Amino acid sequence: MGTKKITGPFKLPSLPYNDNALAPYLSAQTLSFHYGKHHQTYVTKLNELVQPTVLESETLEGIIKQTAGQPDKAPIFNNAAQSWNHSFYWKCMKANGGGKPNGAVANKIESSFGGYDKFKEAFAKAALTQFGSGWAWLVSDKGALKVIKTQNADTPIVSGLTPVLTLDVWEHAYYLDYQNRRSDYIQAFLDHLANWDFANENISCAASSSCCQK
Ligand code: MN3
Repeated sequence: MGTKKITGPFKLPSLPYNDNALAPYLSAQTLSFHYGKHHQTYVTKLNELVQPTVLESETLEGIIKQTAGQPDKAPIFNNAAQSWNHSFYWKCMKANGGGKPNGAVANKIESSFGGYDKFKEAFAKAALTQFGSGWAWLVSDKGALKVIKTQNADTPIVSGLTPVLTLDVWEHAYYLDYQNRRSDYIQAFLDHLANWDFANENISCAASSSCCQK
C-alpha cells in the first residue's frame, strides 16, 4: 500500500511562456522554482485537502469564496487562493512588456489616478510597503481602477473587485534574482514585464457581467 497519488481535481495550468522568456528581469531559475515548485505545491496541497470534502466538485473561485474568512478552512483557502493568484500572476507578465499602457487601461489609469506616473508611484508603493508576504494589485472597482495590497494568500476576488494586474511580492518571487532588493524587482516589473494586453482583457471582463478569468 503506497500513498495514493492525488492528481485532481485541480491542475497546474501551463506557464504562458518558456521559463527563460522573462530574463534578465526574472531568470529561468526563478521561474522554474516559483512555477514548478511553489505554484505546483499549492495545487498539490489543495487537491489533498479538498479530496475528502464536498468542495471537490466546486470551481477554484467557488472554493476561495466559500472558505474566505473562516479560520478552520484556512488551509484550503490559502492553497486555493494561492493557486488562483499565481495563475493570474503569470499572465500579468510578458517579454518586452512594461512601460506605459495603451487602450482602455491607459484611459482608466488617466481618469482614476491622474496619469501613468501617479499610478506607477501608487503601485510601487503598495508593492514595497506590503510587510512580509503578499500581493500588490491593480483592480477595477465598479469601473474605477484602484491599487490595493493583500497579505499572504488574500485575493481581491473575495471582495467583489476585478483583478486587472498583480505582482507577487512574496520573497520567493524575487529573491534568487534580486535578494533583498524588492524595489528593483518592482521597477523591473513596471518597466519591462507588465502585460498591459492582459490588463486590457481584464478591463473588458470588468465591463461585462461575466469575467473571462472564471
Ligand atoms: Mn508566489
